[in-house]
Amino acid sequence: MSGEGENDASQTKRMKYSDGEGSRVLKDFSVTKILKEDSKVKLMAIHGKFEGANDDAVLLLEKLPFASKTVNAMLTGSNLHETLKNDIYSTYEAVSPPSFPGYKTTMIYPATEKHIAKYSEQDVFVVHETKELYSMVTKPSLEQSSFSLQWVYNILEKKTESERIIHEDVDPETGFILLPDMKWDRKDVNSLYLVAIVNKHGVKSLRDLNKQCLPLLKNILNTGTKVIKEKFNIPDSKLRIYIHYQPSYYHLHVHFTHVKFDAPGSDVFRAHLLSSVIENIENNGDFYENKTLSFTLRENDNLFKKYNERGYFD
Ligand code: G7M
Repeated sequence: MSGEGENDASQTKRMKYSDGEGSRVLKDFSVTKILKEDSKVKLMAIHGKFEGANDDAVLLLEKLPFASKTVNAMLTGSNLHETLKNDIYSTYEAVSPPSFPGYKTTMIYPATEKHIAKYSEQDVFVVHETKELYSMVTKPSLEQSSFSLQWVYNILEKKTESERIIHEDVDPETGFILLPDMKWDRKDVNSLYLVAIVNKHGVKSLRDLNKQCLPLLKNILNTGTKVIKEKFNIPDSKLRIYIHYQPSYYHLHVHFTHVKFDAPGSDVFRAHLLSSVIENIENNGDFYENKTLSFTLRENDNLFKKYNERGYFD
């Protein structure tokens, strides 16, 4: 796999640009290109560079949801500028006090071409991947080029994010680590987003799941929901528990999101409910080996290029 190679120098630089002194760090950032603007989910993806750095960076800016605990203090400290008044209706632009965080920032540094492509605005195409297309096009393509799994191994080896672990089951076959997804601000439980990363290596995606994986999948479903109830008081009736196909990272992991949160990638082209996955395999052990799986690809995806070269979209 080509992946995103890491070396000591890039790790040192990453430390430098993520040392917690956000304001100073972003002062040194200059925008190369706005990759994506999404006013619905209030997100902007920016490609840029830090002063004096050779490598590119991708910054994701997201507006944070309001918090019911602090909304009163926020309102009383805000300045309002009227933008419209009509009878009993008026609108304002509000400037909240500096102590209230305006947005969440995710930084990818050094960012590869694949990262820049991933966060760019792109045309989207639907693929119906048969068993044959998987083995002829998808599988060779992802073996050749997919995102590095270094961050996954860092979590499994407790090199990073160990203080965030919510639950760990050390069994090498059926165990996993449950921890907050990078997308969650870890404050608002209505937008809870956890990810369960399996200990076992080599299970790349939904396509690889079969009867042997049932104990692992059931353990993630049962233990994950139990732990979330205990730690966050969220019952399983409020959880969306699913696997992405195609995933971004080909080491099996399961998403746990709050149903109120319209999580990116929870649509029919990407999310497969874990409970349905288990049932399908129980009914037919080879279900995912044979099933035609539909997903979307974006024009800069390497996989899109492979399908396009074969004339799939003609
Ligand atoms: O699409 P896919 O199923 O591969 O989703 C991977 C999930 O992993 C996404 O929801 C990401 O937000 C999450 N994620 C990606 N990275 C690089 C990290 C990370 O470094 N830490 C954590 N906690 N989550 C991540």
